Amino acid sequence: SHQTIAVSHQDGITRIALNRPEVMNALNSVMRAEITAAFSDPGAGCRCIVLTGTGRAFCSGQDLTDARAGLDVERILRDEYEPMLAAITGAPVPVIAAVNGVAAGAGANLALAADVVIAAESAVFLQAFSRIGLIPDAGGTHIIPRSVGAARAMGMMLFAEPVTARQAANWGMIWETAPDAEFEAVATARAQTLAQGPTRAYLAIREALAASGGNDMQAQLALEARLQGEMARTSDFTEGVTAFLEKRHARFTGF
Ligand code: T3D
Repeated sequence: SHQTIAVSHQDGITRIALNRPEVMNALNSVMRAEITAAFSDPGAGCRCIVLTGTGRAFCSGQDLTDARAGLDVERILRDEYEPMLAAITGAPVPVIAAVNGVAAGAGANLALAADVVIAAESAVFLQAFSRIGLIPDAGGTHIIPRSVGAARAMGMMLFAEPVTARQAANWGMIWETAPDAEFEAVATARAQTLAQGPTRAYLAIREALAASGGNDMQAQLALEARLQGEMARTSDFTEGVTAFLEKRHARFTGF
């Protein structure tokens, strides 16, 4: 039913694979709409989304054959990229980007919008934009300086050189790397962990961290208190404490 992505469901994990391998999974209008819809409604029983790429690339960013046609870039960013980024950062369950290969341009920043980024050791992150006379978009100028600091963000964006997966992990831009041969297994294990975890706490953690950049300590303490008050009323909190006291693993339901 999808033209540009492949979606599958297993064990509470919804896997969304960008699926235009002949152009390194470049983003076009249809793909943006399909990604937005898939993240907004990942299906009943879904407790974790994995975003990955089909073939040797993760995503090569904006489809430059469309860009050449002289589209209204500002409108495309507002009407298509913004909702896509909002769907990912506001997804109803935690999101893992499993970066299987090159992530370039908006494709890099799409990956970085996930809650957790895991990259194969052969993958690279490329802020390609300045090579074609553009600035990083799709949230890159917000996310990247916060993870790696101003100097590395600036260098990455001005020089538009590939940043290896290991460098990305060393710099704190992503969570971890895995050898190519183990990459799928590592990403799946991480997804299973999140899919069996306290979903509401995960979402509240995301909310608190997202708000932290714009809050002072006092406002952040107030937010933590409000969110923790909500968490303390969840079944997963009751189960977590009970399991601890009974010296067994918790069986979280996501409620
Ligand atoms: O315009 C707007 O709406 C504004 C929004 C902008 C957001 C952006 O993302 S701008 C940045 C766009 N992306 C890029 O500039 C990256 C372009 N691609 C590359 O630099 C390289 O292809 C890669 C580093 C990603 C991979 O290099 P490599 O050597 O492994 O593969 P390749 O041979 O370059 O690519 C394989 C094929 O995919 C090739 O087609 P062919 O020759 O086999 O027919 C290539 O043209 C195609 N391809 C790769 N990236 C794109 C693409 N086709 C269309 N759009 C692409 N972005």
